[in-house]
Amino acid sequence: MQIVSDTSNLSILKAVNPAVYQGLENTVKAGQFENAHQLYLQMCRTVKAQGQNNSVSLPAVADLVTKGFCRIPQVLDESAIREMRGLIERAFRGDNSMVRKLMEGGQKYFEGLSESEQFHHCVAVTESDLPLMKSFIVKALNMSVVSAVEAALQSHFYVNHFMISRTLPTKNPSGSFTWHRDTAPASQIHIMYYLTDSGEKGEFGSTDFLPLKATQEVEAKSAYNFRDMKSRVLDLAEICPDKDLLDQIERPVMRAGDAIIFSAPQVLHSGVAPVSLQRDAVLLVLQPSLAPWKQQLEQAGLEFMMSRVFGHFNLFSNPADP
Ligand SMILES: O=C(O)CCC(=O)C(=O)O
Ligand SMILES: [Fe+2]
Repeated sequence: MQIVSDTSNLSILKAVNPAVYQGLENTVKAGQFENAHQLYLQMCRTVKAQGQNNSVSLPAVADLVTKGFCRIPQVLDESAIREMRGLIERAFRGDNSMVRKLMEGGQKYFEGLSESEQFHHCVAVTESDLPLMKSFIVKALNMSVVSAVEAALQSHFYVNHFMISRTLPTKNPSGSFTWHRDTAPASQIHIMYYLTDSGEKGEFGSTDFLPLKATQEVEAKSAYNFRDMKSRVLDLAEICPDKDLLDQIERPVMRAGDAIIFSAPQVLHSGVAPVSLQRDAVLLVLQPSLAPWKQQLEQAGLEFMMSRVFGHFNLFSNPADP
């Protein structure tokens, strides 16, 4: 089957399967967004399965499926790293409005966070940065990354939004620097590109992960409520005494240019702020799509991502018309 050369998900859905389209519309109208996202993922899988099968079996792919995260080394070359770090440096040198705390998104899930927390900075991009971002995305989604994501989702995907950040040392980490799963549709995939080394022990900032199965066991034992920012913990031992489970926590050693792909809504994870220096990173947030990412990027551009840079609430969105 040919993918209709129109990136409007709605018209593709209508053309491919009017009945499923109607079902999706009904679930959205009824406010059953989780069902809508599930239905939509099924639809994307059907479209992908009908296309050519270009999945590659890399060890990383198996990790993403079974553990919920995988590291892909050396995705970005020196020049891509330099360009993105240049953008961050410019933002930090410029006036304050260019650098904003992630938590200033004004969303209710960020309520309760201390205003004095100034350690995690999200860089606001301007229209003039978009060509640079586009060329970054094209480099960042190399063949290894794309086949890992497509194999995990069994579907095409598109870049829903991105976040560029610099994290400084802090004694009081909060937000995504405490243990959580992201409050997002189950199919959402995050890719974090480190622009700085993490150090062998993560001393320059890193990310901790509890593999999928251990995540499920910890939550079954503790009923951990990571959605409430005030209840989030820095150390999982506070909510789970089972040492065998906690021994499974992994802190991937990241080199500048490496990517870590993870199922953010499914696997417990926590950013780890640097002890010294700083951590620079770019996050791409992906969602299933009926058309390949490149087609979406060429046809839809990046302008629509601008409004999402400080956190986009996909959980309450219509997946076919986000
Ligand atoms: O900053 C980090 O290392 C964690 C990021 C995170 O929580 C996410 O992307 O969902
Ligand atoms: Fe997260």
